[in-house]
Amino acid sequence: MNVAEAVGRALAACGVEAVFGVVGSGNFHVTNALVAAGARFVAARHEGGAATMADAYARMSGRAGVLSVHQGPGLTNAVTGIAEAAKSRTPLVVLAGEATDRRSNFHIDQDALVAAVGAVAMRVTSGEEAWGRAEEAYRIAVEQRRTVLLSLPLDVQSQPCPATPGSGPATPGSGPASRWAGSESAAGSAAGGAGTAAPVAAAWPAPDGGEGDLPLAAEVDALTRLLAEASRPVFIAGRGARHARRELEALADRTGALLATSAVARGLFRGSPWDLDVSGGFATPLAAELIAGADLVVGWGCALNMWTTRHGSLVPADGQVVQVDLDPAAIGVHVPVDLGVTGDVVAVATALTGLVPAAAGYRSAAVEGRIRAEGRWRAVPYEDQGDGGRIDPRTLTIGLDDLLPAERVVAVDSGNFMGYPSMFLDVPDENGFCFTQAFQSIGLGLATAIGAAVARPDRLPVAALGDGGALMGAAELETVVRLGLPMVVVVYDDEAYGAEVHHFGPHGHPLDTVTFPPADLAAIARGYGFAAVTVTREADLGGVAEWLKGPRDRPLLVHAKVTRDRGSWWLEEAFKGH
Ligand SMILES: Cc1ncc(C[n+]2csc(CCOP(=O)(O)OP(=O)(O)O)c2C)c(N)n1
Ligand SMILES: [Mg+2]
Repeated sequence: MNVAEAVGRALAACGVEAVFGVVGSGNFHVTNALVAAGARFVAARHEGGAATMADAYARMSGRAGVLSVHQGPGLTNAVTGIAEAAKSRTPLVVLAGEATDRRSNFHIDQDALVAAVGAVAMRVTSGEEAWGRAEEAYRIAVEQRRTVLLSLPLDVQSQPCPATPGSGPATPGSGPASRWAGSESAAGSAAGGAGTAAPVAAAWPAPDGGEGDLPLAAEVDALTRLLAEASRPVFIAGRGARHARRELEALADRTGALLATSAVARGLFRGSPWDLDVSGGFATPLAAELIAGADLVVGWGCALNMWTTRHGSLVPADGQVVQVDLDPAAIGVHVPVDLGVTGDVVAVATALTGLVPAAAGYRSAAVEGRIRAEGRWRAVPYEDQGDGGRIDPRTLTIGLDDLLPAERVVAVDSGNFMGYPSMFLDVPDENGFCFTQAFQSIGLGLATAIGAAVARPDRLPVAALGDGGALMGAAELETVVRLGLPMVVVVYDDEAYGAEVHHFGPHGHPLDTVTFPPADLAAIARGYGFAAVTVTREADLGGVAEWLKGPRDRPLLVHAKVTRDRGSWWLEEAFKGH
């Protein structure tokens, strides 16, 4: 057995079920070894797509993602997706060949490249350490929620190594956990954390919550007091709480808290009568009113960043703000907090439920009635801007929400359009919404939907893209067709980089660099093997209804020519962050 084969086998033995990538000579053998050991390989057409597919797969499946790329340009192509994953604390193992000979065209400093975007760099340097190093990379990814590059130098890959694990560096603990619970503490700590080949200590938290995840008694006492005193508590759950619906709902029921999420945890409380949906730029007017009116906001595994708090306007000015997070470095990074509690959300919420007195809190028949009547964007009146030649994106999205089955997984790209699907397309739960926006890159939306679709074959995947992001990621249209995914791709086409148009247009700047002639996106999609409909008015959605009737043997692209006179309201918020 050689090193490449051992690394593939070791990762498969860790529980890896799916690998995304683009195969070249430098990752051919390791990828085939994973496949031979039972993993599914999903070939992308561009490494940028592959990285985001692996990221989205990890987010929606709760399993570690694995990406396999060629040395040098295979890795540089993947860097945007790697940055998104690292900032999001997605457990992701990136396998890359490595040309260590400086005379090779493929040579670059791979460690420096990924360290610059917050990933951990490791490599296999001998046959003896192949098994252990692969398992170590997997462990760091899963247990520290990091994105890890495991470089496989070409000359090392072919070296012989033991046919079974057991030699080489010690592999602490029992077997690595195959599932993980994410945390949203990303941005700050990933940037400041170990960005280089950190030596692996045996001191990672136990997969099912070791002592390191338990909160301090004093912090729990302080939060117990704040909850007991609060009359209008609101919980905002983030990525680090996506595994904790039951415990958070139990505590909210006891304390009378209303429930909201950040965008990345959207859907977590679906079905609860106290669910306000997303807090922040995408919040309904009612949610914004109720959150701003809270006297206690508790962020659970939630960074409480400028998006989730609308630049701080949704945290109560004269109330209390608390943050509960696994990572003490994440507390207070974005907004000042009155109390930080370090610990796992499940552990903290469970401890508190046994301590706090029962109270009605923010919950009343009147509030419940208002949430029922006004709690969703589609209940908010608007004046339709459609003119027959272009459809109002709200009308488009509400129409799609009515047509598409409820069991769906929605992925959203970046741009002016992004709020429409994020606000008007309902999702069944937290695994029905995949939001790869920590790096705010355009062009990742389609690949996000593919990774989510692989993770959730039971759900209809929906990719919501702008025309700019759709064309940037278009190579993966072929992947959707080849994989036979029953996907609906919706393109909000304004023939422009609308975000830039609405940012700079009002100031009288020339816009030629950010506007484009019409492109027949439906024809482009058909060329890839999609079915396609062009939508300029509501009646055209009949084409979507027809496709939904079946047999759905090819994916559908909805080319929606959307009204474009105005920028969106959440975009105005976003520009405050530039
Ligand atoms: C990789 C990358 N390049 C450029 C940008 C800057 N940018 C942000 S939104 C946007 C326009 C996106 O256009 P489109 O996908 O059509 O969506 P729209 O804004 O028109 O709704 C651009 C270019 C970015 N965020 N990421
Ligand atoms: Mg556009």
